[in-house]
Amino acid sequence: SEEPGTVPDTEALRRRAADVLTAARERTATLTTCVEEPDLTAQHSPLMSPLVWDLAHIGNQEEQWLLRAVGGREALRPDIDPIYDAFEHPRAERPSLPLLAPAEAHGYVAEVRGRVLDVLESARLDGAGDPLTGGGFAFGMIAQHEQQHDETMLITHQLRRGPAALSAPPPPAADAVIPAAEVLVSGGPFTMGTSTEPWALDNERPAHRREVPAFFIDTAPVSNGAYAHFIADGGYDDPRWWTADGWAYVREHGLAAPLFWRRESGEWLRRRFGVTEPVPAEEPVLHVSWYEADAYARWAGRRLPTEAEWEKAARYDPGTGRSRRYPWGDAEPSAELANLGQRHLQPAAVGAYRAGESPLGVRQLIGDVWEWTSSAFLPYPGFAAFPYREYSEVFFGPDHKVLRGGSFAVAPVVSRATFRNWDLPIRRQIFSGFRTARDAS
Ligand code: AVJ
Ligand code: FE
Repeated sequence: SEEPGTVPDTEALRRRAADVLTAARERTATLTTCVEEPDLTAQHSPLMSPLVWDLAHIGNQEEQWLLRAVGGREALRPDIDPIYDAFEHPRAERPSLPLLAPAEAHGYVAEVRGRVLDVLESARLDGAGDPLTGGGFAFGMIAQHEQQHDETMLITHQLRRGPAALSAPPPPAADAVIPAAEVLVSGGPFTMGTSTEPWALDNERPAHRREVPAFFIDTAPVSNGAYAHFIADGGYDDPRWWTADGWAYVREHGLAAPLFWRRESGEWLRRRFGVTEPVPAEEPVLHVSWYEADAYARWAGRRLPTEAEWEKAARYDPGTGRSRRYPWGDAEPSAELANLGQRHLQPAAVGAYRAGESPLGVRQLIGDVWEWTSSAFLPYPGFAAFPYREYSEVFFGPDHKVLRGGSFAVAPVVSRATFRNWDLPIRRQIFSGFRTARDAS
């Protein structure tokens, strides 16, 4: 087989489902209790929901999928479904909705969770039932949903003005052995996507063979120091580096540096979770739009990797011809392998996490920063929406660009080399960076 397979037993699955739900809830609790009530109900940016909306939305999705659909239980709060339907109300509108107050929202998510753990005790997870519960999928999906909103809430915390509410130890330093700047990935087919990863979401499926011509790819994400050279070289003032849309956007909005950067007395400073500090040159650049990533790459005489190139660099094992679950192999992420799970509140210096490198010697593919690719978000051949069209299908098309690999704010349960994220090319409040590539011919 071209892909790893796993057949865990039902009781182990039940424990794992409970564990990932609990881990998600601990993180949600941190993000929604570290500030006072006014900061939970305020809208800190028109791009984001009030934190208290995310909180009750997490509970409402869990109620709809695990309590009602999987458990067949009576609805707890069907009256609030429309308020927490992300498609009915764009983010900018959400503060004006009759939202549950913080105490009510906390009570609601706790009540849902209590009932869901009861459902989990007797749920059939052996796959003989339906595909929603087989392998514990629905429980994994909802844990991933909560963790994705936890990352969203962390973005809201980064946008919030005022003193720091969160803290974390610094990430590990770069390894003493720094790899070559780029590696050659030889041409040929590889297995992209997955048909065996039990909790993979619909857009990661199915596994399929993809032909990828030979290319070179950076062994690490582009650093702040490298990006500062682009700025100093007049990168933001030179239309040669930008797509027409990108150029129009940076001109109209007067962009001249990554979001949260500020120039003072000849030095770049940045605001990071309420603290202003010098921009560390060795850290991967963060909070850049696709337009900026694409322009930097052109300035550097390079280009962004395609999504297929990124995944081949991350998964392909030339020794066996197989695609791995992660760059380092099939084992779950650990603190030595990748910067994930909000364990640190920033990416690690480029060249860190040597233990997590791919067989081709590419580092920091998983964790640290989301990496923009040149590709639009499109379905794989044989795609089937599951379990709801609004997760992926309605976003397919040329408007959204794919991001890969996950940031320091991504939880392990949402992290794998097949995972696909997407956003508009103007977005940069997300924890986005990039690496570059070039043709080998
Ligand atoms: C996959 C991160 C783009 O946050 O909009 C959360 C994830 N989908 N609730 C998003 C998601 C439904 C989604 N992204
Ligand atoms: Fe959601």
